[in-house]
Amino acid sequence: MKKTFKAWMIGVAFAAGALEVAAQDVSDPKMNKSFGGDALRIGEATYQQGIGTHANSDFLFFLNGKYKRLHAEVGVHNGPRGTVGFTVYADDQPVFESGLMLRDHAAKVLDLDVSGVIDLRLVVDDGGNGQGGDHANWCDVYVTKESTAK
Ligand SMILES: [Ca+2]
Repeated sequence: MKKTFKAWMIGVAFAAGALEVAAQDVSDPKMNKSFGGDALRIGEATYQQGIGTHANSDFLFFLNGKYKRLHAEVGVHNGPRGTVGFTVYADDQPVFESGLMLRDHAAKVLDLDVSGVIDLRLVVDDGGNGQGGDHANWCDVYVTKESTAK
């Protein structure tokens, strides 16, 4: 079952009986909007759900082993000329690394096995060239308790 980010965030934070922690260098993460407040866009695609963030950022979710799959579509917001990298850590092990992404890149799709994972971190770095214009989107991001994300 697909969950909205809000349901996902609340579900993770409360069903797991744990906190969700977000750190971001510039301002605050935006829910279902880009960092700049417009619709989430990656390449030519527009998304209703997701997190609009700005490098560098680090979101920690306590899954406590209760979820099986993580789905997300990631990329630079189609707006400012950002250059970022996305990394997913499962219990401090990197399980997804996007490599350097630019504004005109299509989204990269994650569909990861997070069975047994306690701590899930969604990290955006500045691509090694500073954080100017680094608006980054985690779109259609959710976890499920089913073994397939779709
Ligand atoms: Ca950058």
